[in-house]
Amino acid sequence: MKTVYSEKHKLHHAKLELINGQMQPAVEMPSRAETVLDRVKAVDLGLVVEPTAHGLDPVLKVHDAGYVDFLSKAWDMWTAEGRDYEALPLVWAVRGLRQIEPDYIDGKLSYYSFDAGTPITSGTWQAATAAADVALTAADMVRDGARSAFALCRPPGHHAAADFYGGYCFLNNAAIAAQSFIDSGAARVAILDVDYHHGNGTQAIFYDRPDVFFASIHGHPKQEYPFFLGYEDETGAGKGEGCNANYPLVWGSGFDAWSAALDDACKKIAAYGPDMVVVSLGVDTFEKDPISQFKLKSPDYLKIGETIAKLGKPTLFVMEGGYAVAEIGVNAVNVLLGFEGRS
Ligand code: SP5
Ligand code: ZN
Repeated sequence: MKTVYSEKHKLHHAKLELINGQMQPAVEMPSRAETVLDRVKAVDLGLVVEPTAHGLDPVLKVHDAGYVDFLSKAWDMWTAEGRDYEALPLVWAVRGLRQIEPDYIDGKLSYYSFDAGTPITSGTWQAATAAADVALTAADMVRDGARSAFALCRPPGHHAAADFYGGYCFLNNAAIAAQSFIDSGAARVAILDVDYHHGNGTQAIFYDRPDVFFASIHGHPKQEYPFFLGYEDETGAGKGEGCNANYPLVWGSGFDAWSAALDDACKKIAAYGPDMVVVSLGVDTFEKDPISQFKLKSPDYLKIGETIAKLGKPTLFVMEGGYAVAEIGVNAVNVLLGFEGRS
């Protein structure tokens, strides 16, 4: 399969992130994408191509205009206050507080975010829009008849909702790609999110819609980030009732429990009957991931790809998380090799 990749991801390079109460070297770093690209080349997965510019229209089909405008200006507003370091929010509009967008940059960062672990840097906007173009270009390949394509997106996207960022995510690349399938004539799209963390942004974007099915296997919200979404009883709302499936698993889960959840998710997706499948491909389920608590091993990722291939649908893979940088290439590309029957 072809891989779509843009060097512009390097423009988003946070030095520090707030984690476990301390500012520490950011785990979401440019070498993640470089390592995956190296592995794509080493196994000769297929051509690596640059994205084509799709503009903001397909982004605005998923994200609110006010949010997109904020993201495009946030760094300039931040540095206009004399700050030459990365931007983080400090306060959120929780229960009982007013949901009114402030004018001042510190208030805007709070209004449009849900965590303090996602720094905005000088090149964040350029990298995030390039990642959306990567996803849209790979989606075009699948729409035009390819059996599969790999969008090597960075920064990732699945925690970003219509109007907020967080979890290292700014624009929801997988959601933007899924929406582009719908807008070019697909009746139904399924998104399978295998990242260790719940894809709260993607779920929220499509929660009341019958044309996009969302399934996610992830750390249990009682224990794991992002904590406030991802329970099993979240099955969709209104016309989207029945089009959302969550598989929360406890810390320490290995491939037995994980693959049972995958089998069930694939059964539901097959019954839904999508025209295309979008895979939010995070490999932070790996046993050596520095911020995660599942126990998957490198060969397990081949089996994940094989299982997804059995759906028999045109499939777009969109890179999400995975922070064991030394193994991220092998693990992510193993899913793609398994899908192609090259395991
Ligand atoms: C795309 C993606 O994978 N985003 C993940 C964002 C996670 N951010 C919060 C991490 C909190 C980690 N707690 C770690 C405890 C490790 N000792
Ligand atoms: Zn993750």
